[in-house]
Amino acid sequence: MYLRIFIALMLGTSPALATDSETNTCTVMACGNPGIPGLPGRDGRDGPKGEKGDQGVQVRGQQGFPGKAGPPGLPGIAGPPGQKGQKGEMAAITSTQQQLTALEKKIQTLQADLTKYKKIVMLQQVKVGEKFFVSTGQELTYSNGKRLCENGGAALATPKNAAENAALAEIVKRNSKIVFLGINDIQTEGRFVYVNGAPLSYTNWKQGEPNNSGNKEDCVTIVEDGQWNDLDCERKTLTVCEL
Ligand SMILES: [Ca+2]
Ligand SMILES: [Ca+2]
Repeated sequence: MYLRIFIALMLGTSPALATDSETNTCTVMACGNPGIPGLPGRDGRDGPKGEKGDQGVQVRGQQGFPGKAGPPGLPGIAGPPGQKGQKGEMAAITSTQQQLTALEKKIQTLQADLTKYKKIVMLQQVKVGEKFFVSTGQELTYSNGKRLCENGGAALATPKNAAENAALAEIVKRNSKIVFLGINDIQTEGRFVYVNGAPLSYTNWKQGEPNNSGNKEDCVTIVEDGQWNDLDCERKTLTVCEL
């Protein structure tokens, strides 16, 4: 019997089949364990390539309408303050205009002053040759008038010829005021000299002058007709300087 089982195994037949005829007698076939499964077979060969399928139709839909705007977001946190800006253009323009206005007013004032001084100079100065006789408009004693002229870099009017004398007489006429000349006999009575002590090179004494009236006439004046008269130095006359 063991031989029969071995043969059945070798032939690959079922021991059961091998024992069909002995159903009632073979207890080995009924109680034996199943055999070990065989190894898997080889992979089959690749099948033939299939036909290419139809290309599908793709239809793109139209673009939809834009959606509604969303609610506004919360305000952000305030940033730090920026740097101080430069002065605005309007402020600069206004400042410039104010400066121009101030300058215009100043110029107008200067022009008015200049016009006034021109008139004064025209009325109070006479040119003769290279010499100018200029009235100071002040009535002063001889010494004070002399000082005033010298402080201005000038000297008391001192005509040294007929032309100069006539020019100075013109100022006397305009002002209707006599004028001290830069001549005196303070140092030596009766000997008239210029301020620098030099003897006179030209004179135009009125008849009867100099008379040293009251023994106190040591200065010389020119009157409207251009003639000279000695007079008290402490009298006040219109001070005229020469340049
Ligand atoms: Ca005298
Ligand atoms: Ca006199």
